[in-house]
Amino acid sequence: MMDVTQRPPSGADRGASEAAEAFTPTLYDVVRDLRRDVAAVRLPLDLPGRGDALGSRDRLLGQLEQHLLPRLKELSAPAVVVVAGSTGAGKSTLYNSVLGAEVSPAGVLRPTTREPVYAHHPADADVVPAEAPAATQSRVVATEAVPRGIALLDAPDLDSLEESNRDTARLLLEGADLWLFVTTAARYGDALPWQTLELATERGASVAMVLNRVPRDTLPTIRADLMARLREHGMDSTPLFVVPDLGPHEGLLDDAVVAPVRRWLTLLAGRERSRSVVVRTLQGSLDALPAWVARLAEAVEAQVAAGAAVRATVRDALPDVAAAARRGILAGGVAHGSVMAGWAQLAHARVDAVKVKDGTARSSKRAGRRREAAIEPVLTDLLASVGHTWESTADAAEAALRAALTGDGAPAGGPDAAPLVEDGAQDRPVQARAAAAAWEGEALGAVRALTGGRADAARQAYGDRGLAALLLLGAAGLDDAVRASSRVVGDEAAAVVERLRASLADRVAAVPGTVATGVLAYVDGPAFADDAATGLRLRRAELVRQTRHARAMRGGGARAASTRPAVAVDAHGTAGGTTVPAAHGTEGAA
Ligand SMILES: Nc1nc2c(ncn2[C@@H]2O[C@H](COP(=O)(O)OP(=O)(O)OP(=O)(O)O)[C@@H](O)[C@H]2O)c(=O)[nH]1
Ligand SMILES: [Mg+2]
Repeated sequence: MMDVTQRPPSGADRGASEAAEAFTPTLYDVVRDLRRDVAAVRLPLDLPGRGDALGSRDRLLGQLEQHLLPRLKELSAPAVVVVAGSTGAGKSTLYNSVLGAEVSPAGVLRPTTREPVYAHHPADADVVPAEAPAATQSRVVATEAVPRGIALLDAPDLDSLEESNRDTARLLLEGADLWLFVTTAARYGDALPWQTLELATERGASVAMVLNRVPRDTLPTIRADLMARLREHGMDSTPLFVVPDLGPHEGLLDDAVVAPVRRWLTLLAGRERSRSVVVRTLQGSLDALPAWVARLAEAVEAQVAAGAAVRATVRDALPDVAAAARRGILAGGVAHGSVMAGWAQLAHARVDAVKVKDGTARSSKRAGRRREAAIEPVLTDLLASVGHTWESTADAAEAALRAALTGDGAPAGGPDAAPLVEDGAQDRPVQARAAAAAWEGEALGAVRALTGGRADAARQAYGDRGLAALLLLGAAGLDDAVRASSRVVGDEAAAVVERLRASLADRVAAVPGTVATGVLAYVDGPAFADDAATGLRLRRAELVRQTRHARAMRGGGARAASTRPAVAVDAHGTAGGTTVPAAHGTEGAA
């Protein structure tokens, strides 16, 4: 299949309304999109009526997939208009001119067209019956020059010396909804046109005739003669297009010359499109859809609302846990038990009794290393305690979230979301250790940032890790450790300790948020997006619009058929006096 680059439309007849019509979705488009939206519906939270809604969704999907879409696809298949006639009549030239592009090669060799061309609107690609001979025998081309609802076929000639050409042309005509018969001023008297028209009448197929290459001076005479003949054959209602001979030329005919044919095809397309919705058997099914879709949309909206409530519940539960965790840190909660005992031992061993002269520590490197090694186990205990605090905060957050989601006053759908607070629980010990290590790293960074002779002496007296440990122990709440560090560092120590304490409080206060990530990610999923039901709502509105339109068309269809507008015109735009029949015959009966 290929796209044909379109020549810009030039005739005033190809106005904006025509372009707009080409992009109005058809009923098939709407139902196809609806199927996609319905299939995408998820109702994750176990809200009241969810089981029913899911059952309803499955039945709706079945109805759309098994019944409506196949029927609509069939009914929306483009009406096949075959351009047929004798070789050299100018079929391909006319065809290309109507499409505004050289889609089917025309030429001087007789016959030229051997491979039929099947052109349809790109938006109809889904409904082209790929297995029908019209498509299988042809090169299939998508082009916006063809109105939606129509497939325009350029056929090989009907009177060729080539038997295969004649066979193909006949096969195409068998499957055609409309025969656009092209003959010339020189050939319309032959037997072929009249035989073909009789064949069409016999089959009840609709026919329109193009009298091509008519010399301008004889145009009125020839048209009158042809119309007399049509009357003789009882075919005076056949639409007739008279195209004047433009003399020897290459390429496309003047746009104005083919405009009436094009306009008439558009008219026909509109009728074909409404044909697809006049079928009563579908009307009942279609009428049931809007309410069905609305109920499903309500179920989706209930999920969205419940998701928002879960989100709010989680957000509301977090601050209390975070605040409690922060209070615990500021109250010295991590410096308990073995940390205190360890520090007491260090104090007893006078590890903190560094000689200080004029505010500067006096200690050898060796003594410093010894102190560092002595403090190390207490630091290890402290960091383990930080890790435990991190994890117990996570446990508290988990418990609080679970209670908020399942206890009294829990939102609908909360119990479904509650298990998600355990999401990532297996990673927490690692995260806890990482948080403690990061906090330690911060202290080491602070120690290394201390400059000046006094700071160098302090770092020598305890080693960097030892001094960092003093600051961390101070931040954890051991005032003696703050004093010990201040002795060697000065006032700056207290400031660093404060910073480290605040940072630890922040790290632990952030834990509840981490625990809530799983639940929050869940309720941020597409099933809970604000616009989760928008697609269904839009589809529903479009369905109502289309079926209302279809009903109106059905009501007006009979009238339209009886007031058949005259469209048979020649290139000068003057009415030819003949009338257009119900080109497809079906909707008159509907
Ligand atoms: N003078 C003149 N020549 C035309 C006109 N329309 C088509 N031709 C020429 O007639 C020749 C045959 O045109 P085609 O469009 O290939 O005819 P066709 O009916 O498709 O022929 P087959 O494919 O063989 O069945 C080409 O050389 C065209 O240029 C016309 O209105 N006036
Ligand atoms: Mg041809």
